[in-house]
Amino acid sequence: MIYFLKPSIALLKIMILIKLGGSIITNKEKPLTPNRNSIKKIAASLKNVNEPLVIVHGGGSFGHYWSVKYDMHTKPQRHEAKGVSYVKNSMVELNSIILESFLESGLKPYCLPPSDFMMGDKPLIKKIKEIPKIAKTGLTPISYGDVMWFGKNKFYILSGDRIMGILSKILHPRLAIFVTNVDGVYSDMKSKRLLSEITKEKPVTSEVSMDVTGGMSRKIKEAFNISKNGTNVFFVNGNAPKRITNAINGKSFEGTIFR
Ligand code: IP8
Repeated sequence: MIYFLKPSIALLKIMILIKLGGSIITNKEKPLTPNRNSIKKIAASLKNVNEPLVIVHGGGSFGHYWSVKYDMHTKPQRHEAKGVSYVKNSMVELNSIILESFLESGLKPYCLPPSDFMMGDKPLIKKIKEIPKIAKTGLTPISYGDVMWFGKNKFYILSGDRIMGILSKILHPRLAIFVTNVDGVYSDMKSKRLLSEITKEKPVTSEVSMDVTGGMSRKIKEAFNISKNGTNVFFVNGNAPKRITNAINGKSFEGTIFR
């Protein structure tokens, strides 16, 4: 599918927001196992992008492994301190694997923990508005889903998908791209018919997921809201990283677009 952006809008919007899902950057079947090969290939193809990028990544077999073990969810609750430590440490570890791989590929990653721009569950608008400025210097800010202090001795899981929604609402990126290990959004899991386009008029039924943060259904919800605010949203398969750059360059594109 070929798509075009209105030139006036394309000129105003200068940043691309990309979520690297846990399914593509980790081996979800094996606890605490990064998918170094995928990370490397994706980083190599992002090196060819000449626009400021902001990256968010998910938890996969790192954060989700521990959050399931310690029964931690997106709802703020009191939690065993050990569980909070395990989730947080595992996300820092995954993040540093990604930072290193990006650096090796010639990108200039800039670690951006969500606690840098969130207070409890509230976005710090001034801090968020700094992010594209950092990206314009040639650095690539990389944030991630994490366990967050909520206040009143409670913690909650902030998903990378939610971060995509929060950042998009404030920053209005030119595009938001969700990279997973499937080709896009399917009409249902039985027939696996790929939906190439989703609009308000064409609703979609979401699949069931084992992720504590809601997996594909949360992504679809966030994607809907992001596209309602005027940003086109793509779902692409990260096993074919060219699809990410094709989406960015407006070339023949394979995946699902929300508009
Ligand atoms: O993979 C959740 O981020 P997600 C991260 O984007 C944790 O849902 C800590 C489980």
